[in-house]
Amino acid sequence: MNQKNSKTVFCTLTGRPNVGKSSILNALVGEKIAIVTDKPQTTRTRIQGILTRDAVQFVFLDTPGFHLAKNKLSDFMVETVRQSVVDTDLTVFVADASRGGSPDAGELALLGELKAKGRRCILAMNKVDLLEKKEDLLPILDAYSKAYDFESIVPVSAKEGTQLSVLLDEIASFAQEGPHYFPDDTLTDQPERVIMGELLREQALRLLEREVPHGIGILVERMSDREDSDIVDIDAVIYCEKESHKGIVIGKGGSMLKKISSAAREEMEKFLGCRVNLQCWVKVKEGWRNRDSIIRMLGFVKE
Ligand SMILES: Nc1nc2c(ncn2[C@@H]2O[C@H](COP(=O)(O)OP(=O)(O)OP(=O)(O)O)[C@@H](O)[C@H]2O)c(=O)[nH]1
Ligand SMILES: [Mg+2]
Repeated sequence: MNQKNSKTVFCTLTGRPNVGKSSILNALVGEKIAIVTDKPQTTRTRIQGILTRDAVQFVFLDTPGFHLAKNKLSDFMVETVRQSVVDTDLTVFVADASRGGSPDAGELALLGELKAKGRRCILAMNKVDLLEKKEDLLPILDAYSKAYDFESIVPVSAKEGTQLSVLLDEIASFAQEGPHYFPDDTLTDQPERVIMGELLREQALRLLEREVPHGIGILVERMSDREDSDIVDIDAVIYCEKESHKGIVIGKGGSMLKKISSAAREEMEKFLGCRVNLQCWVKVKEGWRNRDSIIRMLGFVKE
């Protein structure tokens, strides 16, 4: 890469839970590096995704959905959002077009914070594939543009890939001249071990119901290549908050744990491109989402 022409842009993806921030990150980077579920508060930490397109390197920060903190883990998540928006050149504010209408109280609060910090924002109005008629989009975009002086507004669908190249071009216009921060083939800053834990949590979120999945934390205790074959051994502990939750995670005769771990193993094999031997244990840590030591042990460390 010619150092003279190279450019980099740091960009934070932010917005309410479940609007599709992680889906947009994965679609932009072209690999699944952040987990996605239909439950809010899927993302817990800031996840860096990197895309290098010709001279421009994009460094995206995916963040947890902005919400009212209810415990110490949520405090950490909300603080991560606040920190991430000041660390970058640009914010992409993601909203969900299918919710219809105007920004809700949480969105207005977040936009208020962005305004106070004088942040430059692009609005990515996601999930346009769910709208019945194209015309339905106009009043929505109008309502959002009254709430913030966006640099630009791009309706997108992460699911169908619609208009993502337009979004990328908009983001690229904020790139600053300078050397790339990462080797051009880098996709993420997350270690493989962390991604494996996230893939397991994704399946737990997907398969479990009600309050159980949100109280789950994963620790990958071991990840090692076998010398004699193309198999990776992964040992993981699924922490939950109550003895009763442990029973639900394990299920009748171990059926739920089997379901979760075999679905996770498939995702792990897809990511690593080799066979995986996954062993999962379930342990209880009462109220861990309010316990600093356990929050730290599970990798939620303030920067
Ligand atoms: N129809 C449709 N669904 C989408 C689109 N983008 C995301 N979704 C779905 O919306 C849900 C939430 O997606 P995520 O990417 O996990 O949302 P998020 O904003 O990262 O959520 P948190 O991490 O919980 O804040 C998932 O079920 C996605 O499949 C889209 O463009 N169209
Ligand atoms: Mg997410």
